[in-house]
Amino acid sequence: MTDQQKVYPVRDDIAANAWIDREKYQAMYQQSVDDPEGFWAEQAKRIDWFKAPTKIKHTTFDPHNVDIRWFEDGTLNASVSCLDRHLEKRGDQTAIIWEGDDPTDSKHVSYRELHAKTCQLANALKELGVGKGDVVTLYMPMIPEAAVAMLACARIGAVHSVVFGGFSPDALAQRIIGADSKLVITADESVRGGKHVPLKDNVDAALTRKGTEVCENVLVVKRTGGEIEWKEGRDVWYHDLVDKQATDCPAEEMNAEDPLFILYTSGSTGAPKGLKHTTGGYLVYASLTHQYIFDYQDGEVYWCTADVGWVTGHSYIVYGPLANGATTLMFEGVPSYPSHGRMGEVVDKHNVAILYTAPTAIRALMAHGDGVMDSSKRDSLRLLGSVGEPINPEAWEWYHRVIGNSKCPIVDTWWQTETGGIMIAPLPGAMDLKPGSATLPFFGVQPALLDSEGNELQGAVDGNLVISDSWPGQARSIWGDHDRFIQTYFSTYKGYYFTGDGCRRDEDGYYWITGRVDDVLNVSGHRMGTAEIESSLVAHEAVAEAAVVGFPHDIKGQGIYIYVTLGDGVEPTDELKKELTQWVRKDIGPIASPDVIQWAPGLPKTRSGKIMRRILRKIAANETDGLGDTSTLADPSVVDDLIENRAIK
Ligand code: 6R9
Repeated sequence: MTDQQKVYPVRDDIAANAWIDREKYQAMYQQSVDDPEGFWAEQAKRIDWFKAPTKIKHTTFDPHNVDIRWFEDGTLNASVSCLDRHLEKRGDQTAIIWEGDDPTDSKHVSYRELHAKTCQLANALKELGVGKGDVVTLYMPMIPEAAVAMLACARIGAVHSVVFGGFSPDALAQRIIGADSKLVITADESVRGGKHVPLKDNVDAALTRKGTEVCENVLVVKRTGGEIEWKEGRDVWYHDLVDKQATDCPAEEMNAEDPLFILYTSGSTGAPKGLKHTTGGYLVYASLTHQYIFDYQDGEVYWCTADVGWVTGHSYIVYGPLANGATTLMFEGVPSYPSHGRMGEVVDKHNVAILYTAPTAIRALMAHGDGVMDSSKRDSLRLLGSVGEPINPEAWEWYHRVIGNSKCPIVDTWWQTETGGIMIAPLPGAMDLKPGSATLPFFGVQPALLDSEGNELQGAVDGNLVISDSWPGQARSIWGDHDRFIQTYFSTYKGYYFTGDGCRRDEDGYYWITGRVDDVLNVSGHRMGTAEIESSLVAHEAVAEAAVVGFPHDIKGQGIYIYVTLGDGVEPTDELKKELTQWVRKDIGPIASPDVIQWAPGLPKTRSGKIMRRILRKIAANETDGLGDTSTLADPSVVDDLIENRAIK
C-alpha cells in the first residue's frame, strides 16, 4: 500500500511547455462529456477531410441495437492526413526512422519518400485487382514496408488485417479465411535477435489449409534473400511489381464510417475476434491521444517498441504519429539483442525523446540490474510510456529512475484493441503521477465501476470497469458477426461497454487497473484466450480434457499454467509434456507456449460440470490456503490431488 501512495507531482519543466495543463484538462474534459458533439466537431478539424462532417455523434449502447457512428456524413482518406498534407511543410522531414535488428542497420524515410512508396504500392495493389472494400492480410516483419502497406491499403479503400508475424500458419489461415482476404503481403523472412523467421514458408503452409482459396496472390518483400518456395501465378515479388509503379495515386474518397482495418484479438470464448475499426473517428482519436498523452512536440523523435501486429503498433507507430507529422521510430529487433543495453543504445543513436514500451520489457531488463543501462546515457529522453498490462510500482520506479534518469514522467496508458486508442492515462503536464495507476480518463471517456449486479459504484471502490458512452476510436463491430460484438461487450451490463477488466478507483478518482476479470490471459502484454489454448490441447489425441489458467510470473506478468487430463491408458511422461508444448506452439504460435503443464487425473468441477477455474488459479499461484468454498464441487478429492502434485513446488 505504501508505494501505491507515492506521488510524483507534475514537473515544472514539462508543465511549462505541455499542450495541456491542469486547468485546460479540467475545462476540456468537462466540455467533452457535457457537450460531446461540440467537443468532437472541433477536434475533427485536426485531420483533413474531403467533406467535413456535419453529423458528429450517433451512438447507442442499447443491447438490442448497438450502433456506433461518428462523423457519419464526412468523407476523407486516412493516408492523406498521414502523408499528403505534410508534404508542403515537412516533405523532407523524417517520417520513419527504421532501426534494423543488426545495430549497424538503419535508415530514414522522409514524408515525401513515404508518400511516394505508399502511392507505388497502392498502384500495385490495383494492378493485382485489389479495390475498395477488399481485405488485405499483412504478415510482415517490422520494416517500413509494413507501414507502407497499411497506408497503401487505406489509400485505395482496401481494409488491412495485420497478423502478428509470430503467429503460426494455422492462426494465419484462420484470419485469412475469417476476413475473406484476397491478398497476403509478407516477406521472405523476418529477422529478430539475429534469428530468421520463415514468414513466406508460413504463408505457404497457411495457404494449403481448406478455405484459404479466397487468397489469390502473395506479395513478397525480399528482406533477407533467404531461400523460399515460389508458386508461379500466385506469388509476386514486391520489388518487381512495386518499383515500376507511378509515385502518385489518387486517394479514394472514403466515408468516415468505412472500415480502415480489422484486427484480431483473443476473447474469453471461441476463436479470435476480428475487431472492425472505421476511418474518421479512429484517426481523430489516434492522433489526438498521441499528441496530448505523449505531449508530442514538433521535431521530436518518438519510439513505440510495439509490433505493428498489435493495436499499439497501429495507433501509436503508424496512424497517430504520422497524422501528427511526427518522426516515428520502427525497431525490427528485440530489446535483448545483441545485448540487454540495446534499448538505451537505440535511444542515444537516434535521440529519442519519447519512449513507449511494455512492463514485461522493463521487468526483463530490471532482472539484469541497474548496470544493464550502462552502455547508454539516454539524455534525450523527456517522457516515458507504458502499455499492455498493469505496471507494478517496482517496475515503474525502476523505469523512472534507471531508464529515465529520474527526470521523465511516465504515462501509464490503459486501453484495448477494442478502444482504438488510449482511454485512461495521465496528461504529463496536467496530472500528478502515482506509480501503478493509469490515473484519469482522456477527453470524452466516461469510465464507471459496477458491482456484479450492474450497480454503479461511487467513490473509492473496486469494481468491473465499463465505459458509459461512446468515443470516436471505438471498434464498431466484430467483422462478420455483429451479434457476437453485442454479446461480448454490451450484454453483461446493459447500456455500457464492458471492458473485461477489473479496476479500483482511489480517493483522488485515480484508476488502478487490476487485470482481466474474464478468461483472458495477459502474457507479456499479449492477450491469450484460455479457450483457444484449451481447444488446441484437446485436439491432441492423448488429451481428454484441459484447463488453462494464468499464474503470477516475474517477467511475463502472467504465465500459462495448464492442467491436462490424459485419455485412458496414456502414460504421463516428460516426453509427452514436451510434445504438448510443441503442439500448442505450432498450433497458435510461440507466444502461447505453456510455462507449466500439470497432469490432472481429474479437474475440479461443479455438479453441473463447469470447471472451477477460481480453484485452479489458486493452486497454480500456490495460494492453496485460501481456496474458498469448495462445497459445490462434484468431487472435492480431486483438489487434494492437484495440490499435492502441484507442478511448481
Ligand atoms: C493496448 C493493448 C488489452 C488489455 C486490457 C488490459 C491490459 C493494457 C494496460 C492494461 C493495465 C495498462 N492492459 N494496457 N492493464 N494497465 N496500462 O494492450 O490492447 O492487446 O487488446 O490488450 O491489456 O487487461 O483489457 P490489447
